[in-house]
Amino acid sequence: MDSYKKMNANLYALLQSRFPGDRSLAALEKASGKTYSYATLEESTARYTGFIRTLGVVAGDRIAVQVEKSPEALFLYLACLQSGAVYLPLNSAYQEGEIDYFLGDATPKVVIYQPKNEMWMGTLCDKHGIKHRFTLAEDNETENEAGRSSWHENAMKHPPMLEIVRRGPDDLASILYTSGTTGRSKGAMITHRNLSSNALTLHSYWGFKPGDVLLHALPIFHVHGLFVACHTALLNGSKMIFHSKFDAKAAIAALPRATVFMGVPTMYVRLLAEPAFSTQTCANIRLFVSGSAPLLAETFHAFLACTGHRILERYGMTETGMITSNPLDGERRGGTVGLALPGIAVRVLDDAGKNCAPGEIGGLQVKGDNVLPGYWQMPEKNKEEFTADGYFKTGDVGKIDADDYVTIVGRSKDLVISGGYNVYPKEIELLLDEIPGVAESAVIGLPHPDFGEAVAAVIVKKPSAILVDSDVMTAIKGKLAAFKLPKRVFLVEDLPRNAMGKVQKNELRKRYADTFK
Ligand code: MCA
Ligand code: AMP
Repeated sequence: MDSYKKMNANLYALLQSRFPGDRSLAALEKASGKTYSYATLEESTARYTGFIRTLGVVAGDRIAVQVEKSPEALFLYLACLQSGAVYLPLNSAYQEGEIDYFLGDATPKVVIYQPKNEMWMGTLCDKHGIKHRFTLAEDNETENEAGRSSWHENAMKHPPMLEIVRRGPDDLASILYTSGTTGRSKGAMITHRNLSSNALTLHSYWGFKPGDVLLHALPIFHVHGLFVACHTALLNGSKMIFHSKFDAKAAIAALPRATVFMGVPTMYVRLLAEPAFSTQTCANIRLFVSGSAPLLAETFHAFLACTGHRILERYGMTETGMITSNPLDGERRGGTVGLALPGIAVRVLDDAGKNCAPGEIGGLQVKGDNVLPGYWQMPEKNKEEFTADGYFKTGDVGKIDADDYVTIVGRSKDLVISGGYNVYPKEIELLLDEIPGVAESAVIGLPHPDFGEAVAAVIVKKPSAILVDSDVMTAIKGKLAAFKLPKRVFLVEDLPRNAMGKVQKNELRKRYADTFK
């Protein structure tokens, strides 16, 4: 057998090979000050892995996880990797209807959920025939409301499993659901190769070095917090100061002990709004990274003026991991997303499918080891989203300048990004249109000083209907994650349409542009 065949491509094998030799060093530190060493992280992961195996989970089986952020949630992710299971993280804000779809589509063998969702999660697990269901148990919680013992309590009784289940580079490590323009979510299949290649590239491109400490205040159910942030820190054997959610004051208190921070633009806006935030706060930091949504040039410059730091903006997608990044040492150009990362090809094509000249605007496409092999059980989507020569169509519109800097200027997909979370208008429009009295609706994103964009709904009511905006909100509350709910509802006589009858959302965005200013 040649050496390639002998290699285990499981991402956990790579991460573990980079843990510090001295396992007593801290891997995680909670906001409370409680720390978890690399020995604890490794042992808990190994015990969780042992427990996963006793449940009869075999490589390729899905494990769905909807929990709040905690060290145990990270151990669970790592155990899924180690055991060869496919990790299916779900935003903790998702509601019953949203989760119902994911469980039905991904057919996980195990579900781990939040105690507050006990009632409906039980019903959904019954509906989808999922036998193994647990709450995770963070810190003091050992039992869920029904009196069953928690995942953590059960798993920690198991002897640690040392074996890392053998996985090939193209085997699945994770499925991440991203909504689609039709309103139906698609499961992006992410392989061990996708994750390993991107993690190694970012670790080196962003110059991680001994002694780095990451302030981690992002959620860990999406690419940014889970893959980009955790993988780079773990590959470096670094400590993560692990805040369960972003709080500007808590971040300011922790920043002096960190060297790297990663955030969405809203977090930078909120830091700048704090009077206590200053050059002093950032004296120990060597790198601020921003992504998931456009960083306004004004935020970039205000941050530079306040702290002397040029935020490094990078660009990526769930389907591709990170695609471009401003350089660590070269010019970090505000308003751009930097250069294609090493080993990743990025191109811009016009509507006719021809390569654009430098500076010309078109559709961005990407190819490389970072790009997903396709969507879970949606072969037709794979055909639509990839070109014949293997490039993935991002749905982002941009340009590449003569010196290779990439700028995103818009999106061809109908998508709102609010505080770094994606909201697909179609998903909300479908629910709005079901409300009695609603004739039709259009959901748009409007400029918002805190969230970058905020969701708004424009609604045409049926001629005789009596409807006020609070009726609309009441009708959809609880059916969608709260961050997707419109922050404003406009009731109108009709929607602007073009000659083809298509709703002109641009017109609506212009009309209501000042709503949140
Ligand atoms: C919370 N709320 C929001 C948002 N977050 N509304 C709109 N947009 C949001 N992003 C609402 C809640 O539903 C709630 O509403 C109220 O605000 C307060 O909730 P809370 O949890 O206290 O919110 P927060 O602490 O203010 O959260 C803001 C946040 C958070 C810290 C910016 O949204 C966040 O962590 N965003 C990061 C998202 C992220 O990690 N994206 C990466 C995706 P109510 O009061 O009505 O209940 S990965 C990705 O995009 C790609 C791959 C990439 O390039 O990284
Ligand atoms: P998601 O589906 O959550 O992975 O979101 C991916 C989308 O976020 C991309 O297709 C872009 O539209 C957007 N995005 C991520 N990073 C940036 C950035 N730095 N600037 C502009 N848009 C970004």
